Amino acid sequence: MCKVIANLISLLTVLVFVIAAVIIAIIFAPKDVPPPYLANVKPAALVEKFVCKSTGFEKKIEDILTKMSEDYKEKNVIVFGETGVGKSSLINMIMNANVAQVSDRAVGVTFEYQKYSFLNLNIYDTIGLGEPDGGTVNKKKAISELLKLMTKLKKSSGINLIILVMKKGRINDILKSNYKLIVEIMTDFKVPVVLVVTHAKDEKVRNKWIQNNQQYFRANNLIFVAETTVCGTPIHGLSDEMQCYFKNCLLESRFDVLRLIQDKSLKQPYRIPELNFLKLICAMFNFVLDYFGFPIPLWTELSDFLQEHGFDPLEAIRRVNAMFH
Ligand SMILES: Nc1nc2c(ncn2[C@@H]2O[C@H](COP(=O)(O)OP(=O)(O)OP(=O)(O)O)[C@@H](O)[C@H]2O)c(=O)[nH]1
Ligand SMILES: [Mg+2]
Repeated sequence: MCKVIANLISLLTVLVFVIAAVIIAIIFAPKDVPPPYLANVKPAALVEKFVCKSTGFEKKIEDILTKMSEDYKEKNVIVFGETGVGKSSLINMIMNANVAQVSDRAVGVTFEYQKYSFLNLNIYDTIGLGEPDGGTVNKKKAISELLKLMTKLKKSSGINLIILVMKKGRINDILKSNYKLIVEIMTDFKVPVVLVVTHAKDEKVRNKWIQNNQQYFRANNLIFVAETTVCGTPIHGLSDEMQCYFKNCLLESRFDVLRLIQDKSLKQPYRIPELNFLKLICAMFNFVLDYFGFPIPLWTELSDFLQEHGFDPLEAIRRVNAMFH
């Protein structure tokens, strides 16, 4: 009997040892070790996916667009500025569509003024003054387009806002001449002007450059009701973080421009006075000829223009002669 009990105890002891050995083996068993070349690769599920956080401008844009669409009064906005500064790109940004032709060609691409309609806005893409020593064809074209634009604006319900576009950089004579032409000569300081600065993607703090340079604009008699920089065209091939930065910057720029159009436009548009129209055309014509530095033979264009505006041919020629002497 005692022998049986002793055998049972030793059997139990062995069993306990075996169970303990199995448990220890399980606990200390080597885990799956990845081969060295995969040592730093995280399993797909653990790679953090970059999320571009919204800065809330989608909603703000939506709100302002709703406000604009409820405003039944149309607004005429002229986008003006030197050739190639980004006028057409700005219009595409405002409308969030590629409607205006954009190009990085060395010569201007917008050869005729164009009117684009968006909600309650009529936006005029124009040809501003470029380099004074640019090609003669372009000069002629620029002048005749300006004449056409003036006629169109005279017939329109009036002008509510001017957006003057410049590339971030020095205040130069071309900018000053474009300002003088559109603000002083064509609209007699009667229309508010917003400055939009393009090529400002590198700004760490938006609008810092404008703040730092405001005094120089004022010193050059370039007076604006508001200024803003825009981020312009998106760049491809950047890191996720940079893409996200530009996406948000673009949204913020679009919101800023829409808000300025909404807030700064004249409630009652400025109408080009019928009575002084010819005087105004003469002033504009003489200014542009002077800008280009030599008397371009544009007699025909101008006398045709006057005839279109009701002058008989002899009277038109007499007036053109008077303009040059
Ligand atoms: N980096 C950068 N490029 C821009 C910006 N805005 C426009 N561009 C580029 O500048 C070039 C000219 O832009 P446009 O919009 O055609 O300029 P524009 O003033 O309409 O030119 P014209 O019609 O020829 O007078 C294009 O290659 C645009 O992609 C900007 O803010 N930053
Ligand atoms: Mg253009």
